Amino acid sequence: MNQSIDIASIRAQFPVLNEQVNGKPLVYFDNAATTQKPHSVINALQSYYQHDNANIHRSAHTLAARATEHFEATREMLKLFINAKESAECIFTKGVTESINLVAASYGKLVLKPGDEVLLTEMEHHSNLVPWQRICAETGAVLKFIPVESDGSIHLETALACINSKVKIVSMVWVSNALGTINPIQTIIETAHGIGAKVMIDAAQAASHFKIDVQALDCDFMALSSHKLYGPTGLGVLYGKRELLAAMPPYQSGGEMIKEVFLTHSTYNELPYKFEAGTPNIADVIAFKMALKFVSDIGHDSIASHENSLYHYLLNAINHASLKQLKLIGTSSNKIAVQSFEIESLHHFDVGLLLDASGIAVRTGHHCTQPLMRKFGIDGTVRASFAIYNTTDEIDYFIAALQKICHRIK
Ligand code: C6P
Repeated sequence: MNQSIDIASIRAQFPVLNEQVNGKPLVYFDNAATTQKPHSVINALQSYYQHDNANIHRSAHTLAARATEHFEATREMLKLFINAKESAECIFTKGVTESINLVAASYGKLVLKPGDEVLLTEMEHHSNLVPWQRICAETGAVLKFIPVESDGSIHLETALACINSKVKIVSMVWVSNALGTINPIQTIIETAHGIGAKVMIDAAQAASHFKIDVQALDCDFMALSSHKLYGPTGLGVLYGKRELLAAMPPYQSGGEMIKEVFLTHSTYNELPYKFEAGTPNIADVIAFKMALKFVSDIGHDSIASHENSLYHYLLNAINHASLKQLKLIGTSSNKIAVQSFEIESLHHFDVGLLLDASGIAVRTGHHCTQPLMRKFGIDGTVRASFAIYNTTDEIDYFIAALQKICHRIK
């Protein structure tokens, strides 16, 4: 276990971890769905509404200036967080879903022609699949898929072989939400660029685990969600290279995204505002800065090291408990701390309810990856996913609860 970070003091920053659920202390293992929020984020939200509430980029008064300053400070911090060249390459959206829809609708529509290929993997979240299905149907482009192997990984050679001269866009998940698999995005980005394709990375699950450097990766677009990074819900980021964003048409239209409006036509604002139509999610953007600070202060290496230790502890504990009815789904050697599983003859939803009775929160279902579930011949899994505040004691308690459940079906 990582000695350099004090997990007890980190836990103390998360008020929800003191909740009792069904008379038991909450064990929150649903972090891939959304992480809990530290006091600093909650306080920043409250402070904005108590002291600074005003619309941004519009008015001359003091509150508007303060709100604008705090809002843009988050963008500056984000630029550093992902190492973008400039903050104008960081666009605030509702989340990964909206970021990908924006790229598909704007960039996809701009470049895709009949017969072009859009390359995804078979493990995409629906939000990196359905927008491309729709834009391909509209443009006559064709969707292609890098296959997923039985352990939940993709073979690099197979992936690279899918990148041919017809491919115009590769859009793929860095880390699978359902399986935890880490994909070899760096080599895929390099190979795609070799044939002139652009690459969009879904970093929803990766952002809290890896230090992101969009310039080193050289990805063309990247999508993040604040709520999976200890920040507020309903807020995300689209990173895009300036030259691509500048050439793309606006996604939504209205206030903020315009420069001049005439009755018959309009000109558009500069980046990033061209893609931020309407009043944005001001309070959550301001509070998101505290989430980025929380992650940066601990450091990605420490977070990854703690979560990896927890993950290996879990796998050992499962082996030692000889839970014969439990089948792991997603067993690649290159994973983050996310584990899906099934329990023989029990529906995943029922397992979730039984765990909830012990105060343990896990996700059950298809995890918005129905094609992936179909590939494994199942309709869903139980998924445990760890964050920085989880502990080995919680894993011991989880294993004991699983033992009881397995015992019931003997
Ligand atoms: N996955 C999960 O329980 P939004 O909802 O826009 O913030 O993120 C969508 C999304 C896109 N890609 C990946 C890899 C994701 O994990 C998610 C969200 C949650 O796995 C909710 S379905």
